[in-house]
Amino acid sequence: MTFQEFMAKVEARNPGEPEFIQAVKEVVETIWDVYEANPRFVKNNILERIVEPERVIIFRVPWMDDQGNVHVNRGIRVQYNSAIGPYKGGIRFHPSVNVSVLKFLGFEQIFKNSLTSLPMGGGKGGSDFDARGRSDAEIMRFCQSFMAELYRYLGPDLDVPAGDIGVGAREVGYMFGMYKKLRNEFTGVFTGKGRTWGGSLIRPEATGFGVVYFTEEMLKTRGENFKGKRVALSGFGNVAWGAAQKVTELGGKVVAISGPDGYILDEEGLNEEKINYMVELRQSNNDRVSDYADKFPNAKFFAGKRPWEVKVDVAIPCATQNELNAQDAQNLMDNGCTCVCEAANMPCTPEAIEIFFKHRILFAPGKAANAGGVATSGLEMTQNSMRLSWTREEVDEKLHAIMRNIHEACREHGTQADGWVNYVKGANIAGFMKVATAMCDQGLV
Ligand code: NDP
Ligand code: 2IT
Repeated sequence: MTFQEFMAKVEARNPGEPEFIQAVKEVVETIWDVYEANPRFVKNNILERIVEPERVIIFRVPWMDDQGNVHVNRGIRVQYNSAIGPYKGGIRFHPSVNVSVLKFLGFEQIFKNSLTSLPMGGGKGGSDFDARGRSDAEIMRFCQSFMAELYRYLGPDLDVPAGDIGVGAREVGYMFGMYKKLRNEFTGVFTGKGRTWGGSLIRPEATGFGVVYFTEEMLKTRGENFKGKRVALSGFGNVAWGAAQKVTELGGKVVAISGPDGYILDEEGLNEEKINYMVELRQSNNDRVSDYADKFPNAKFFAGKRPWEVKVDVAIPCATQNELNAQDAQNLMDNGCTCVCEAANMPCTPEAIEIFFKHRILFAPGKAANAGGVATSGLEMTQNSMRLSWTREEVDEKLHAIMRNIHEACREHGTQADGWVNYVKGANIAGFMKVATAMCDQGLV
């Protein structure tokens, strides 16, 4: 079978799932040669098996708002691949959630988790619930209803969810509480838990920290570092917050952040006070970044625009899939940007990535660069199993080492004849080899 024939088959079997097809294409394209060169993989038909989720659970989530109206959302959990460990991956609450989005995220998660070198399989879940404007009590009732069904399919050695877009410490708390009540046991079934009840130190900021550690490694390959670099971030959620903190700590200047309403240009750069204000904005359920410009008058707000038109050295998309397109990529290149690191999952469109490749810049895919989040989840699972908790420094050191290892694996498998590193190829091959080998070893299951 050729690559084109393989993709035609995947498309025919998964109609109306563009995000999923996009993610599969990106992975399979880059591992095709390695796959074909390995007769054991081909004989076991690993590629056709790996693109098919082991299980997709879809369920009704009924809940009542504060006025007594009944609403129905859809809950989904994709248990994608358990070859190297229990299913592991976040839960996303956002109106754009559907099977295609969760299958793309679950598929990416398989290779990301493999890259961490920790024993975690791939999964993802979520709901099309829109938390915007909802009260705390409504969010709690929704989380409880969601878990009243999902709990049957979870377990500390079976499937361990965590947060993602729209799911932070509060939602994890409500879901974990319901799980504990229904199962009548306290186990490490979620990660991203509160610090006083089994959560790991650093987990909230781990994704952003990991992204910046990874970027630092990429910059080092060109003899550079963050000092004095201008950086643009998108989103002002959990991941953007961790990234903003670490970039600032390493001497970089975050000059742009964004929200669904537009972006903020702050030529002075973020500092601790401004980063804390960014968190406050999010916690007040506010989806407007424009308030930042009211609070800090030297900052300018650009309504309805994306931050990729700002002149920066480093761009770190931290919001959502396909948020950076070919035009944005061209703007970044025209402005001399030399490094783009994906903090969100699949934030750059294939056309944007093609432009980055053409310019031979440093470009890292999300599955490598943002793996620090799930890696620290893996460390949380380990601490829960041992009934111990490590210090902030211990967790941070382990996270840092994992990010360096992932960078090394990408270089090992992605260095091209001209010396330039194709991190997409490197990450996909490194992540795939381990899972594919495990699937072969375990027979036809
Ligand atoms: P948050 O919910 O904390 O923040 C997400 C940010 O992106 C918000 O500013 C949100 O604004 C914005 N956003 C979400 N959807 C859209 C959309 N369709 N269009 C425009 N803006 C949007 O999520 P996280 O920070 O946790 O996640 C951000 C990204 O990082 C996601 O791609 C996630 O998959 C990825 N990631 C997260 C990890 C984690 O540990 N949390 C780990 C690895 C990757 P609003 O809410 O107003 O829509
Ligand atoms: O996309 C991701 O890697 C996450 N949302 C984190 C998953 C996890 O289980 O910590």
